[in-house]
Amino acid sequence: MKSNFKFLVLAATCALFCVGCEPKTVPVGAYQAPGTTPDRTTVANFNDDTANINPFLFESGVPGDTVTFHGAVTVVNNFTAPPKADEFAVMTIEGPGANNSPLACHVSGAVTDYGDGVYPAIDLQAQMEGGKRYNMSFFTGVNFYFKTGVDDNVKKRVFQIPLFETQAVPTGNCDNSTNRCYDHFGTALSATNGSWQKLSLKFSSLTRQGFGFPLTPTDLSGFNLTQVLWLLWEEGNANAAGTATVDFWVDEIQFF
Ligand SMILES: [Ca+2]
Ligand SMILES: [Ca+2]
Repeated sequence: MKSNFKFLVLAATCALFCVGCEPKTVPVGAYQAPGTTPDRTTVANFNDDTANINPFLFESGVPGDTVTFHGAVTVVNNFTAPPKADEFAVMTIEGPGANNSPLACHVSGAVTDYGDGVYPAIDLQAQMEGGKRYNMSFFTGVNFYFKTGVDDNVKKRVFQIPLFETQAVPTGNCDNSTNRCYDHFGTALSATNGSWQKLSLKFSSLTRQGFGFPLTPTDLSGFNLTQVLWLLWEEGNANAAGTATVDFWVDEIQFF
């Protein structure tokens, strides 16, 4: 049924944007928008020297099937109160980018962890709907390129997809006093020592740690896919005391 839906949407898109083409030539179940105009699957590629979300990005069940607020990719330093925790990172658009593209997103700085259970971490967020809920149930997974500099020596790197239910109030709906928030679907990332690495992650392959409130369904599918706040790349020192250097790159973020 999902494949049929994709085919129908693709056929409709084709009718709108490529008059004269034959819908029957489109492979069923594969949304090959990167070769079409406009690009409906790229989240952000930074090649226009901005961190903006692609304004043509597909979204299920909203007017025009297109993101409404199309936010930006932003870096968050939310624990900046030594001696409890200290984060400092900046985001710049720099080249060369991944996969022979001109530009990419570069996050550099430092995080100081005092080993006191605060878990400071540098967050890079791709806010498809400007921080509001994004319905990505049309898609199966996400591709992106990731690179860490040789000087990056944090103890923990993750990619996660925060949902309205797993993110704390006020952005999300989780009561932070329960200590059960931030158990997002995600996966660990490895250092790449200065080389670009392409990751292709099916949503269904992402997992939670287990300390958070149960979700229905239990995997990143169905209703959960309609409650996405942003895509998140995070680096921290995992409660190990000390200052670590943060130096990572993200590029060519695209749903499939
Ligand atoms: Ca790029
Ligand atoms: Ca943080």
